[in-house]
Amino acid sequence: MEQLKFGNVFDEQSAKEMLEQAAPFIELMMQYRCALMEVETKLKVLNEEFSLTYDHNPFESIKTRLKSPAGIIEKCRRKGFDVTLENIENNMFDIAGIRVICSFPEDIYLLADYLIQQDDIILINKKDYIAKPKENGYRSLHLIVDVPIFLSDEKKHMKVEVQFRTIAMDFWASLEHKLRYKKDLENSDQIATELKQCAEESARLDYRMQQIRNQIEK
Ligand code: 0O2
Repeated sequence: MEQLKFGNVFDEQSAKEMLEQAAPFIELMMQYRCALMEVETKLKVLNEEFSLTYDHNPFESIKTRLKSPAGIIEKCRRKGFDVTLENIENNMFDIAGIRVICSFPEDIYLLADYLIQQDDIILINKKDYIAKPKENGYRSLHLIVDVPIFLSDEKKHMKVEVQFRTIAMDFWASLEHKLRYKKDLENSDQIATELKQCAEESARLDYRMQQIRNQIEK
């Protein structure tokens, strides 16, 4: 077997074993990608319909992501279970993630309700960090949904995490995310306090803008 030029060099047997072990994981990731496509399409269909019926798009953008293998292993360890396909499927519901960015808070609930009303979607869990923000000020609506995917020889139920946020909530979360990964900040308490105030101000702004929109559309 021709040897790899970079990185680790494997003999033929261990390379074969490694590929055999990786194949089921690669297949599972493919299935999560399919689940992402299903849910993304459902949301895009709702967006299309709304833009025609109500003359505005309920969401501004939509992003999908698969958790990286390193992220999956780190989370398995943090939660205290062995890294097996079974454990990943049964215990980790954010391998497939969708983030939906809306302009107005009302549209978040509208979209989320229409999504979970669909008869092939099962709501597994809902965390409403908008109605009840986290201590640090984080706001978003998180849903874990079960969606079927239709493969050539089976129908499989997959879990997808959908996070709904306004543009302002997303702006805030990106800045706060930076704080979380900066370990040695001297003034981190002061920054956390300021961030919390910003979250409250931007929530007020979200609702004022929504009231204005509602008055315009009345
Ligand atoms: P990434 O890279 O975005 O995927 P768990 O999922 O079990 O670790 P928990 O509390 O059950 O944690 O999940 P929860 O509350 O539903 O939040 C999970 C995701 O929401 C996070 O994913 C973030 O994307 C986002 N999130 C939650 N809280 C915060 C917060 O305080 N600040 C910011 N910026 N984002 C938050 P990951 O896996 O952490 O990261």
